[in-house]
Amino acid sequence: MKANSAKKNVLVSVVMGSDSDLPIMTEATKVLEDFGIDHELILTSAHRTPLRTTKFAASAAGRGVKVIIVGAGAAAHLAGVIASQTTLPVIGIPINATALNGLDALLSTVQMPGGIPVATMAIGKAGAKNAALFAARILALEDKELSAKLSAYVKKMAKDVEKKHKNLTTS
Ligand code: RP5
Repeated sequence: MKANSAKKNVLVSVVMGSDSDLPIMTEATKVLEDFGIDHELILTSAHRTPLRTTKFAASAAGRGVKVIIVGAGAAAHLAGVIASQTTLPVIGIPINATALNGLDALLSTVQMPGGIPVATMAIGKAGAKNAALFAARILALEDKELSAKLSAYVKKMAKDVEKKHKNLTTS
């Protein structure tokens, strides 16, 4: 998908601190595409472009965005800074971008002070995938069709495990 900033009529903003985060964040956009959820990709940094980040955070709700997914690595302040400037639900993904393998980003993202929540997912690809599924679950509260798609997704996952179980062989 071609990235575009501040699209109209999107439900989910997928934000990242650097283009180097894209291979991880693609796990989130793939899920959103599979569920047919309108989304946009935004590149902005808490440290390198603080004013751009503020502009994005302050205008997201007014544009109709319902959930913001944020991935950042290193001293990952992006999700918290965005959450401090909106009342939309913010889902954070710690990216493994440094020698600390994401532990730095995990702690920076999850350890928010009381009053400013960031729903923090796992480090890396699983976190990005779950961020999109969590956003879908939030949106499904008011969307029966999406809720049915989520139920079908969970059932298929269970069936796949059963299939894999049957295919297990012992040597
Ligand atoms: C963070 O620093 C970004 O989210 C990225 O994960 C990390 C490294 O960024 P680059 O130096 O690769 O642009 O702000």
